[in-house]
Amino acid sequence: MTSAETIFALASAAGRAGIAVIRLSGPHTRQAITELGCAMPQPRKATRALFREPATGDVLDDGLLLWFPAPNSFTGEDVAELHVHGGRAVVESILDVLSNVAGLRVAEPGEFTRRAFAHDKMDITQAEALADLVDAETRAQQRQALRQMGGALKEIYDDWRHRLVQALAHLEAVIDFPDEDLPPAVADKVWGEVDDLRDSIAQHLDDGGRGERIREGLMVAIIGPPNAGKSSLLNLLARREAAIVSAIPGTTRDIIEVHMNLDGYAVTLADTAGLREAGDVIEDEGIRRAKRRAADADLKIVVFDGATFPVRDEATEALIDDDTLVVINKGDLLGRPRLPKDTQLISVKTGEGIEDFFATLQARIAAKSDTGAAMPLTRARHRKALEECVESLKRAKAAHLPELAAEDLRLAARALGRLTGRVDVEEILDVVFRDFCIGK
Ligand SMILES: Nc1nc2c(ncn2[C@@H]2O[C@H](COP(=O)(O)OP(=O)(O)OP(=O)(O)O)[C@@H](O)[C@H]2O)c(=O)[nH]1
Ligand SMILES: [Mg+2]
Repeated sequence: MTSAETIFALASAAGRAGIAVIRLSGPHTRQAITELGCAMPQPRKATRALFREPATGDVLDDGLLLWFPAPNSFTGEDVAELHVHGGRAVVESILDVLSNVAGLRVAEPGEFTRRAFAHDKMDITQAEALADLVDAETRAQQRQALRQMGGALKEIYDDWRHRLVQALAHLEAVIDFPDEDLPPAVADKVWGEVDDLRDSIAQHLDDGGRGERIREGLMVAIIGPPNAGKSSLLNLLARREAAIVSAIPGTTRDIIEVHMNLDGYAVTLADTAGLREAGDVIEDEGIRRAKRRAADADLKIVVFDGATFPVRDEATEALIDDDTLVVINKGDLLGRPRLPKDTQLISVKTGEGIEDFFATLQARIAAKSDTGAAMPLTRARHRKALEECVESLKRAKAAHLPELAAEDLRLAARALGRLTGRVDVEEILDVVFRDFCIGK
């Protein structure tokens, strides 16, 4: 499949820069290069070129030209890259020439990648990973996107789908040739495979959302009684005065969010209203939001007020669970108190205990995000499709008629196909079916 239209776009960011890259893809690429007054360079070799205005022959820039003839290119079509100087006038003048070449038009967002997908250069999970890589702000996001772009998810999903389609083909054979001498073990084999698949997918789903967390960022909520120093701690971690700090209890009412890169992981840190019986409608709403955020958070930092130590309010106490770091702030007001287990003493004011606390926080975030050797699920779209697949497999197992079971297996395979962009179940079925040994 080749597009009739040739697309072009500025591939590097807009604005003044040392170098800008203009990319073209499609059948008129060669012609566009010629129109710019350049000889066709050797494929895949950076070649110095003068880009010229076709009408006057005026030189627009002195740059580099790269030529990737189809099918060995990013999109699978003829592709060229023009590396020009990143000045506004240079870029605009060259884009202007290109827009006047017959058969060329400006690319739509994502269109190069879409063409790469259409020419089987990548599947949807790889295209998604490419977008993630461009958006990556932390090392963890970068690593994950690169793995996925390399096909780590594609391989898993393709393998599952292949096995499922094969099981389906075997089941179809049992249905279509009931009188043939099919080995009786065929049906057992089908259900054994379905069970295996269901287990593998369930295991992949049960990853605690690590991959999604890396991609979207970990939610950390700071909660505790009023005046404990929650906003002071947020400001310290954010290294800026993001939230108002005051000696008046009930200062923070809304949720204050700070996005940060903590030791290579994306984190959204939220400061919340102090928990108490406020009686003020606005503060009450703030407290409701604080509790909701605590429930949604991947990790909580509970801050108690050292000024009232060892008193701990019930509302805050009730929120402590395994995903909570407990600190007592204002350590400067205390001597050397006997601390409850798993509690850290800090002072935002003097910096006491902050380094240790920071190390604990980093370790907890890393542990929550560590995906280990297995490639994790990275987006809600994948999770949804895989859940659908598991449901269909369960239904297939429970079906009373093989015909109904086959229909459910087909739905399961389709759910997997949607993940990678392969929906040609029937086609593969034909192939597998043809190879199936039925003696006919
Ligand atoms: N002595 C001492 N005072 C502190 C420390 N940290 C914060 N404070 C003070 O405690 C008061 C309350 O601090 P905030 O950060 O506004 O407390 P908060 O928990 O956000 O309070 P609310 O928004 O009302 O819930 C301010 O006057 C801070 O300067 C500390 O480590 N030691
Ligand atoms: Mg506050």
